[in-house]
Amino acid sequence: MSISKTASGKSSSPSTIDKRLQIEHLISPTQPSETELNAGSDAISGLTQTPKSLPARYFYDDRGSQLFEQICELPEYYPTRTEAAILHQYAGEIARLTGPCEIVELGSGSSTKTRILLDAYNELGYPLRYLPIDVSAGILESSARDLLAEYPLLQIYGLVSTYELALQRLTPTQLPSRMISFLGSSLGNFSPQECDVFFSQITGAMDSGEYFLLGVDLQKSKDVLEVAYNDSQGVTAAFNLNMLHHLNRRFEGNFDTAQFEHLAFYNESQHQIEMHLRSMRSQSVQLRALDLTVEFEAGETILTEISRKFDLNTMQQELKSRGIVPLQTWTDPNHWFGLLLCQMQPPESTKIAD
Ligand code: AVI
Repeated sequence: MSISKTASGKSSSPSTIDKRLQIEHLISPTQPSETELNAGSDAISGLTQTPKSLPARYFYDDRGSQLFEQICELPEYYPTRTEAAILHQYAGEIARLTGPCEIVELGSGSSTKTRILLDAYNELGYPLRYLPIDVSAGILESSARDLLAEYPLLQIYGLVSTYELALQRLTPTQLPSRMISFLGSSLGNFSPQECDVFFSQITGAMDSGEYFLLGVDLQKSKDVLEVAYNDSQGVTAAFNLNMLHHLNRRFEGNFDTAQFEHLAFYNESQHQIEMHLRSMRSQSVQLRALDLTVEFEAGETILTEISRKFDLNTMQQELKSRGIVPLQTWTDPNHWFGLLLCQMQPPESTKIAD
């Protein structure tokens, strides 16, 4: 039998790990999400409109997820590192402010930043209960097993799910409170309308007094931003172009990736990085499974992602107006990234008049 060493030097056998792990599949190949059932129709509508666009979710096949992990390590891509440094510095304060609580993570991926929070709750002797939510069953299960081997007192209840479904299905926690974390500035990839819907889902899922931990990338100089999305090793370009490989595989397409180039720039008036794929010549592309032929002019672009950069004060106001009250915010010395710990306020009707 193989025994895993834990961070504390104790050992966790596979059987104790199994007892502390529960994973529920709200989506699966046989039970696809609404988004999967509509797969392709969003690509058709994006590629037939002017200007052309594609949903950013097509970045994340296996190769795309690997490339994103590489992006997070790039010297030019400051957000991951900066957010991790803020978490390292303030995780203890976060744990003291929330008290014992279940940590729910939206888009948990490899759960790297979760360890910083778990360490802080562990140090205070709080019970450790983690609820990762991710659409990838493989990543969710392997990171959950790694975490359980490292933290012998941790209980994990994972959901293979989209955010939307998982937020509808959250059941009351066994711990005194709960904290939903949404890190990495993934919020920046939502349009203002999508943000609106997301915040309504959050408020619908949370009880009053529960916590919301949000990481957001902040507005800063165009130079710093444009370099972060145009790295010198070309990893971001490969990540962007990989979307075309993904579409080729999924929809029997014939995109020639050598005939498209990566383009990323900061749109200052919208406060957002825009990533595009630019057609280097006039060309025609078929996606046979979608029965679609797309014509490109030389220089024509497809918008593949927006990455919005926020103002911390405006974000605080916005959250507060939705009843998600910021308790404390933290940034790094450059004010490049912001972390907000918020608490759900009681519904109007239950507030005691003062
Ligand atoms: C996942 N998301 C927060 C990243 C971002 O910075 O908007 C995705 C990314 N795109 C290019 N580089 C990183």
